[in-house]
Amino acid sequence: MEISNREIASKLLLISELLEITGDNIFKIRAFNRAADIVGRANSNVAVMSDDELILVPGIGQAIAKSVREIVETGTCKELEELRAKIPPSLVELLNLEGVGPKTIAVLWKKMNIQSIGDLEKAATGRRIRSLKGFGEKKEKGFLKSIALYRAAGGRMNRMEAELVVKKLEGSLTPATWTVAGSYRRGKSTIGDIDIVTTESPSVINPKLRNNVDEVIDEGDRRTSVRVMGQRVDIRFSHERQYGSMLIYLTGSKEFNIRLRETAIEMGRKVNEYGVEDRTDGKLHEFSTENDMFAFLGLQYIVPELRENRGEMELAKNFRLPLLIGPCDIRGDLHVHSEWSDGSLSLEQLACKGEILGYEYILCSDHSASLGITHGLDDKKLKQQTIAIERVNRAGGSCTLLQGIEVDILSNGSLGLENHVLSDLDLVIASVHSGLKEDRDTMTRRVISAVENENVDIIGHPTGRLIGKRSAFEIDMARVIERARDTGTALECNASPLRLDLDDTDIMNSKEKGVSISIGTDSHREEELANMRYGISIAQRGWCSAKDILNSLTLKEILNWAS
Ligand code: DGT
Ligand code: CA
Ligand code: CA
Ligand code: ZN
Repeated sequence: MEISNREIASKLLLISELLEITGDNIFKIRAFNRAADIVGRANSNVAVMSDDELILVPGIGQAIAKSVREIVETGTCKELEELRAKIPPSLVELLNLEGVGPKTIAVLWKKMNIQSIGDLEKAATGRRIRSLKGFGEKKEKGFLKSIALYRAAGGRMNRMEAELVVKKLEGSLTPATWTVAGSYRRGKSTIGDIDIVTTESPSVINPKLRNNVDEVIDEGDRRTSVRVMGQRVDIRFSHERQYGSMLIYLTGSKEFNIRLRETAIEMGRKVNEYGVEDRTDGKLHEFSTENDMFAFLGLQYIVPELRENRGEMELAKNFRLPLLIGPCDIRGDLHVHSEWSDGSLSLEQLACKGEILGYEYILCSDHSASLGITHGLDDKKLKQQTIAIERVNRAGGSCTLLQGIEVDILSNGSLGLENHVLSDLDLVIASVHSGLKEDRDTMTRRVISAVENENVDIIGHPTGRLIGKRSAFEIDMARVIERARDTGTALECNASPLRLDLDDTDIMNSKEKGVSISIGTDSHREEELANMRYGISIAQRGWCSAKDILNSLTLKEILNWAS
């Protein structure tokens, strides 16, 4: 498999960060930083470019091209390895902490010999950092909070990381003989470890795994645990005739399994991972598919996304489970950035990609111009964009571009653009991007003033969380949901695997109150348009049907809804 632009970019970024930590030349730092940005946004695959093509890319000179070539071929490069050798390995992990950049790390390392997260924690707890020039008490407390957050994520993977781990394992498994179970299959926004069920025999799989993984934690005939890309994977071996029950058991959730066992007991039966036992004669009924086992227990089939013991069992008993939103119901993407702000796709490319995805519409929602946002659009730029969008639409493809904006909710609750500008647009998303540290009441009031603006149609990523990096800001979601219902404002299910915001429970609460959910990928690059699938899983986990999802409306209906 070819290395992606994103992976190359992250290596280049790491080089620039390590250069900064080691105190290298500022021009060199900037050059690698800029190259990372360029590669990350490039539309064509950098890995397949020839050396001559690479050097022609603005911002990539001889030296960086050489590093890129080495990264493509070996996964790393001399520059990076030499830098790594200059610093303690544990120092790099500090870069994962929110609010801790290379500059900070350089000072902490050189002035206080802080070499790891543990060192930083000790120093901050011992109130030793506040004495450093430029590092008051506030910073010290901030470090402790970032460390707590990093630990709380507990190494849980986001969906994208989990998919990379699964991809790595594909080579050791025979197609069509295995399924990823656990939280991964239930579509959760974060995944603790990967659970796999396979009907292949351990004597075939185990030797392959030994050659293919970083570490074998435990090897056996019933299960094998390994570590891949630093993550734990449990592989469970199952007879083909018991595959259905094993899959149900390992898909969970644990609470669902417990509820299923109780339900079976009420029928005089006992459930385990091998099947269903009759309690009178002890006979074991086996099932090769999940469907067969649910049917045997007199239950409607429950999709994995619903298996959380939130009332699904009662409904399944009566065959009254809701018909959930699915990929075929989605008629468009309601949050996409173009090259007019910080995205990489042109308007033509967006319309064309939308057509390939079978969409009726894509909402082009670039950032508004305001403090701290680079390349944001102002009134004048928006008017130019209107003309450009009309031109693309006149070309007559099957996917219409809607013009929107992702307008900033400012710290006083007002919006980054005037109302008369917003009212000309098809749909308006309002999002908080700055001042995230205010108290709960302030944050709630800020968001609610956007909800109450009659030009705002959708609240973007309503809690502001970045999975594993930044927790949700303080907000009273119940109050926001109530006002959204009163004003007919939709709340976003941001489908980026780094956000998944709102998450399942808030979506369930919104849906119950009759608030529409808008699924948008927040794409800045072509490949991110495919993130829609993560948003759909989250909406399913929030019990949403097509009628609850804004982008299941037709083009005509959605324009009607917005007006
Ligand atoms: P994770 O990995 O933390 O994201 O969450 P899961 O749901 O993948 O949990 P995991 O990996 O600990 O276990 C996989 C499945 O195995 C789980 O979904 C249900 C089943 N399971 C685990 N522990 C228990 C248990 O104590 N009782 C029952 N009934 N099932 C369990
Ligand atoms: Ca798991
Ligand atoms: Ca597990
Ligand atoms: Zn945003």
